[in-house]
Amino acid sequence: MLHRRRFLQLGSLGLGAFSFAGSTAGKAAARKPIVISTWDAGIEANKAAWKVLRSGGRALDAVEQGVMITEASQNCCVGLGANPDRDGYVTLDSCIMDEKANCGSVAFLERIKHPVSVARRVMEKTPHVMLVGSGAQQFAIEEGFPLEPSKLSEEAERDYQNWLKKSEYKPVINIENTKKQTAFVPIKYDNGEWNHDTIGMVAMDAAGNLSGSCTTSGMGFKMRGRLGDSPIIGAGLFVDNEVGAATATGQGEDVIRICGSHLVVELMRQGLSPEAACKKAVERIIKIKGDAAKDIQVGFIAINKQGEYGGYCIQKGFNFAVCYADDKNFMVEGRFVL
Ligand code: SD4
Repeated sequence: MLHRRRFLQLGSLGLGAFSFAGSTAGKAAARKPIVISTWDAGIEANKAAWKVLRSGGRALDAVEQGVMITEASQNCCVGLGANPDRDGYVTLDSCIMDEKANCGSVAFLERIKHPVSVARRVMEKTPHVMLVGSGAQQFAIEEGFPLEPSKLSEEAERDYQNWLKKSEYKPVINIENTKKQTAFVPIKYDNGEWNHDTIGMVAMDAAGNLSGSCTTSGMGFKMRGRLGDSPIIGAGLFVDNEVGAATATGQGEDVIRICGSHLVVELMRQGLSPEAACKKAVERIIKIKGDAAKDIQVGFIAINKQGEYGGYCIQKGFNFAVCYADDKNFMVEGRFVL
């Protein structure tokens, strides 16, 4: 069930030479700045994050601006262009966390283009961590975020109509029994690809501070009101500035079950590398799920304070994008397929 890893070089070493405040070329130190994010969409998102990082900006700004690219793009599983819930509404979940353990989150948010930015406002402007549903939307509007039309994108409308045709449209009750759950079936397309694309991003800036973000429309054609791991601090995302940061993608119910991202960070605290920590968390899910693990996908990615990074997943096909400055201050950009 666990698969080999490939590194696909997107940019070549030395192509993006740059310098920034506080960095000493050639010095054996932590690999930084660094940003990693989930799935193919992470490649473009990393570019936006990198603009912030390479000019000495904060990891917090990088992880917000990075995933905003994905939120604004046509993507099955992030932002307003994403697939709706089974009642036909796009509902968005997002969270953000900085180096001081400040965190903010929104969930079940409708008609707002950038949930990650609303999550950041929750963090910075309220005494709370999480706002949901109409309350989150009201807060967003008060903060000046425009209320977008509720119309589905063309692609989402087409996918939804197709889904309605095939689906028996039964309520999802028992998530252990994935195959009998019509609402969960579309996670895997007929061509074998997984209907997941949530973007989780973690970064360390030139000052050595860590932050992370995570944003999604959740599971396509989900039960109305369903939340996954992505807006939940500790599940979809966790940052500890002494240790590292981790984020998750895939079947949120199973990430929540093990407090996945928090677990990965705690395993790194015990001395495991990012990859080994992600692997242990994945193994814990596999152990809990038993045979049912073959029907789900969960992937974790993580970085530590040394700028080491890694990821691990249940099923073949997960990938993540990486961008960092090497010890000579050259930019290295690539993608891992797991
Ligand atoms: C969720 N974890 O809502 C999200 C979905 C996801 O790639 O990651 N998709 O459960």
